[in-house]
Amino acid sequence: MTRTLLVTGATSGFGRACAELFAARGWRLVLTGRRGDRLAELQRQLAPAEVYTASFDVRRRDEVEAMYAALPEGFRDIDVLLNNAGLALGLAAAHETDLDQWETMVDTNIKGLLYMTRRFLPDMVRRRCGHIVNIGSVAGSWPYPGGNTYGATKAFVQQFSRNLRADVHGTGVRVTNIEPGLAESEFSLVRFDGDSDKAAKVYEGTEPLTPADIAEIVLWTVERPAHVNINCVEVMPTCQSWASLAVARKS
Ligand code: NDP
Ligand code: 8X3
Repeated sequence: MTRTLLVTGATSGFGRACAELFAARGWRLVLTGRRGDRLAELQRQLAPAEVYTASFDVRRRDEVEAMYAALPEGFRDIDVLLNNAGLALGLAAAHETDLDQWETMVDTNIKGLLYMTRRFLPDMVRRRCGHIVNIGSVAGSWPYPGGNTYGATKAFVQQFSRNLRADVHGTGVRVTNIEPGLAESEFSLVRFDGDSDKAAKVYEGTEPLTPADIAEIVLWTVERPAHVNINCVEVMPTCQSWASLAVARKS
């Protein structure tokens, strides 16, 4: 039977790579994001895959509800919800940062993920099957300077994923949190407000993860047999590990 994947943030990076990989594996797709032109182009690219697109902002609860209500017959039973839409804004220290950026990260990475999960989870529990795959980050476990609110939103995603598992205990619904490290996408371009030189420097001299690497992990996670729940996957490129603890020395 054809299974259906809903991806938030399919217009770029991990979400787009997942759309491409799952389409090639014969999945039916609901692809979402704010940039409708990109969704339309992706739908054309993936033909003849069965694709429905919905352009909306995950921060808007009313838009999430409207998207759900408008899902056509055949795209209503979501087998896998990939909560991928998210962003980091800036890298300033907490005492210097822009509060609006913090609010946007909280609204997108936390509240958007909550709205989507709360909307689709009851159907999964009712059907006694389904899989919520959240995209967390190594930043949810490992602090770094300037990671402040971004890392904290991903720590929320990590703990929310664990708590979800506790709530759906015995229902057959699965929950996974995938926690990637350095990966090249539009992530840094967004973080640095479109400054492509600054964004390129993040990856300079490294061999980062690619969106295709993450898509392979998502696919592996959801294609495990129904009795296997991958709780979390933490993944970094080989060139990345933990920095040593910092010590401020007297000059
Ligand atoms: P990209 O910037 O390439 O993609 C982000 C996606 O999120 C876009 O499709 C964007 O679509 C969507 N998005 C952002 N805000 C909203 C919104 N308000 N409503 C709907 N969609 C939204 O980054 P990545 O692919 O790298 O990021 C995907 C996820 O992976 C994020 O949650 C990120 O935090 C996480 N991550 C990234 C890592 C990295 O190093 N790249 C590492 C670890 C985690 P649109 O703008 O069209 O709305
Ligand atoms: C993205 C990875 O290290 O830039 O979540 O926070 S990092």
